[in-house]
Amino acid sequence: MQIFHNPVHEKHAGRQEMFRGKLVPCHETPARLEYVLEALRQRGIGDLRAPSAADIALIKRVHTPRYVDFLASAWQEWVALDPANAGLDVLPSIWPVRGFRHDVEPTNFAARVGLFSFDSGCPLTAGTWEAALAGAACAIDAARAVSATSGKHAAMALTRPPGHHAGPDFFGGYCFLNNAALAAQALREAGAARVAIVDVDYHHGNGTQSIFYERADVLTVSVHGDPTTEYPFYLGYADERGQGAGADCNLNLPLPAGTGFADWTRALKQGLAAVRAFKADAVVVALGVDTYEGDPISRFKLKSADYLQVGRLLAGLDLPAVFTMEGGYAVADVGTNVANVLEGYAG
Ligand code: OKP
Ligand code: ZN
Repeated sequence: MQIFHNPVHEKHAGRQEMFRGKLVPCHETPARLEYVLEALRQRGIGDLRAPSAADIALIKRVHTPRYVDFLASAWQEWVALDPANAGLDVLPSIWPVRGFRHDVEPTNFAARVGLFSFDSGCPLTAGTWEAALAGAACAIDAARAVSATSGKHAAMALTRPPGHHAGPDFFGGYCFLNNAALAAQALREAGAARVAIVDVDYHHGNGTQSIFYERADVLTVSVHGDPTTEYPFYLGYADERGQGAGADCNLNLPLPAGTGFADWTRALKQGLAAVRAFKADAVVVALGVDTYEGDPISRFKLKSADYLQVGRLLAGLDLPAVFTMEGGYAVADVGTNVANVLEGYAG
């Protein structure tokens, strides 16, 4: 399996996120990816390669051009406000909720940050754009690596920051550019008529859902913690089925906090049945391993050995596949769990 790993991921290193009235250390750390690389090296899994230059035009067909331009210049604008800002991270502090206008773009920097974000747990740092852009390149390259194939053949975008919470024009949930959506778009443009995205991260892939909600060519499936109690709370319910041309092209499978592998597997199998019924030509797996029992911010109960079976179930689709790296915060176990998925997938 070709594994495109982000060689500059560590340039995105948020200091703190807002949690219950306090700034606390970020869960989404560079070490996460280093553990995965180490596990893959130790077990001899995958053929590691660096990505080529990112296709910005493709990125702007998934995200709005003005959002992409905002991300590219945000850090410079932040430091221009005050040179001392170079030692801090950008955190949003104001958002245009119901009743506010979304068709204006204030020149005030904080106002623009709020226009393009949805939570205060997602710091934008000096190297965020560089890291996110190289990650996007990994996703696009992985898609192009499998696009000329049929049947089981896979590539991975091994990157951070993750992507599945990033929407058409917003960041949040540690995500800036939606790598899974970019991989799906790249697969489409390389000739796959129908693409399915299967999101197995603990958290609902709200960004991915929103990007494709009115499209019939990309099926989005997400198995996740019930948003009644779990982040991102305001999306991810079972009655969200897609809209317009995209009607019935979105499937949410929320499960209660505390769910173990047996019930989780039943939901995944239901999601995979929908992918088969959709007659997808390729699949993107948004691979979060924060479903793990030891995850510090999530509440499913999967064990490390279960991830071998997750890989086997995904392989059963018998489709060209692109894996993107999403969540997983039990840092020391993330490598084992990701490697287990890939090993189970390879069979
Ligand atoms: C990103 B991904 C916990 C706050 C939760 C957001 C979680 C984002 C998860 N103290 N903040 O889906 O793994
Ligand atoms: Zn997650």
